[in-house]
Amino acid sequence: MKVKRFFAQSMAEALKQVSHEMGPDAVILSNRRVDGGVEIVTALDYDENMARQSLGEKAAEATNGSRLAEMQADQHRRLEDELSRTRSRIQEVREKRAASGARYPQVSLHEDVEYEADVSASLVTGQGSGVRGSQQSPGYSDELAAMKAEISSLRELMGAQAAPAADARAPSEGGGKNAVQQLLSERLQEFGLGTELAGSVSRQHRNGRLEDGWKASLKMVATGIRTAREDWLEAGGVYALVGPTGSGKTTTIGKLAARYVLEHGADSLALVTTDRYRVAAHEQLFVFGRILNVPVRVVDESHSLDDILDELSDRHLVLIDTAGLTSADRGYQEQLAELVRSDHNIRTHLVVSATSQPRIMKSVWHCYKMADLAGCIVTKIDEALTLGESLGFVMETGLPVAWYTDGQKIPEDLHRAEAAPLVRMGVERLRAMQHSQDAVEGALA
Ligand SMILES: Nc1nc2c(ncn2[C@@H]2O[C@H](COP(=O)(O)OP(=O)(O)O)[C@@H](O)[C@H]2O)c(=O)[nH]1
Ligand SMILES: [Mg+2]
Repeated sequence: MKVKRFFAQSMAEALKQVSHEMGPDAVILSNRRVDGGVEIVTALDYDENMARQSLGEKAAEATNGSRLAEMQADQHRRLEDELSRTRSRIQEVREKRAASGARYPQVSLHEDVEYEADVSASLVTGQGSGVRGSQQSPGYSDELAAMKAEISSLRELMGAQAAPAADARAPSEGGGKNAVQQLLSERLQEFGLGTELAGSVSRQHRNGRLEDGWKASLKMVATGIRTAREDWLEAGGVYALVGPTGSGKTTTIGKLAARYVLEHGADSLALVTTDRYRVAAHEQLFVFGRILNVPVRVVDESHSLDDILDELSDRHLVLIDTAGLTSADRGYQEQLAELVRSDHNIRTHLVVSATSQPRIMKSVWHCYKMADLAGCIVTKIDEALTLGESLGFVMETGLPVAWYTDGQKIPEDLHRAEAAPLVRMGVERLRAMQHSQDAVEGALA
C-alpha cells in the first residue's frame, strides 16, 4: 500500500496529478479544501486490513470503510508533517554546526526521506560523512541521536504504509497463497483463528521463512487485540456485565467485588442486578454481598435502574449483573434498553466464554451489541483447548478486553488483560495440544 498526498488549485488539477503519478488504480482516501486549493490523499493497493494494522488501536474507531480511509489519510498527513518538521530541525542543527566551524558534508538538503535518514545516521555514527564525535560541540550528539531515533521511528511508520506496496507483486498477487502462506494459515487455524482471519493474517507475510512469518503473524494478532487501559477497581465507575447464561457474569462480579474489598474495603462498593426474570436468580449475588458485606440492589417494578444508581451515586464502584437473555426471551429489549438509556455513564461489557464456538461468540455479540458495548471480558480461559477462537473474536469485533478469567477461584482467577501475554498463552496452548496429539499418535502407532 503506497499512500501519497497531492495539492492543487482545483480538484480537476489534483485529479490530473493523481492519475498521472499513481495511475488509474489509485484509491482516494480523502479530499478536502485547504488554503489555496484542494488536497487529496490517495493510496495504491489499498487494503483495509493493512490500514487497520497500521492504525493500531485507533482503527477500532473506524466503524466503516470510509472512516477508516479518512483515518489512514490523517495518519499519513501527520507523518508527513512530522517529517518536514524533523527536516527543518536537521537543517537548523547543520547550520549551528557550520557556524561553530565543524566540518560538514557538502550535500544539499533533499526531499527524500531515505536520504535524510541515511545522512542523519551517518552524522550520529560519524561514518562516511567526515564528521567525528570529537568535533561535535557538547549537546550535538545527544540532539542528533534523538533526531536519529525520531527519524527511524518515522521511517518505520512510513515504511509500514509503504512496504506492502513494494511487495505487492510478490507471489501472492491475485489473492492466492504461496506455500509458506498456506502453511502459516494452517498453523494460525490450529492456533484457533477462523479461516478468513488466518488467511488475511498469513497473506501479510509476503516472503521469507515460515518461522519468521509465524512470529510476524503473532505480533499482528497481538496488535489486533485491544485491551482496556483503565483498572476498574482504581478508576471506579459503573460497570454492567451482559452475556449468555453460564458465561460467567456473576462469578466474575464476585471476583471483582472480592478483589475490590481486599484492596479498598467494602464501603465504597455496591452490587446491582437487573435480573428479575428468573426465580432465585439473585441468590448467588446475594451470597457474595453477604460474605463481603456489600449491599446488593435489585431492579424491579418499583425500583428502576436509574433510581438505584442515583441512590448509589456516592459509591466509587458499582457492578451490575444482568440476566442472560437472548432476543427470543421476554424482557431482552427492556433489559438492554435500560442500560443504554440510563443517565449514568454505564460501561457495559460483554462476557464471553473462551470455550464457546466462534459462531456462538459472534451471535452473542450480535445479540448484545445494541447495549453499546464498551468492551468485553473473556472467561474460562482455563477450559479452552486453544485461545485463537476468543482472540480472533476480539480482533474481529474490536472490543477492548478488560479482564480474563481462568478458573473458579475467587478472586485469584481474575486478571487484567494484556495482548502479548494472551497471545503467548495461546501459543503455549497450541504447543500443549500438539504434544498431546503426538502422544496419542505415538501410542496408537
Ligand atoms: N473453569 C472456569 N469456570 C468458570 C469461570 N468463570 C465462571 N465459571 C463457572 O461457570 C459457571 C457459570 O458461571 P456464572 O457466573 O453463574 O455465569 P452467569 O450465568 O453468566 O452468571 C459457574 O459454574 C462458574 O463457576 C472460569 O474462568 N473458569
Ligand atoms: Mg448469573
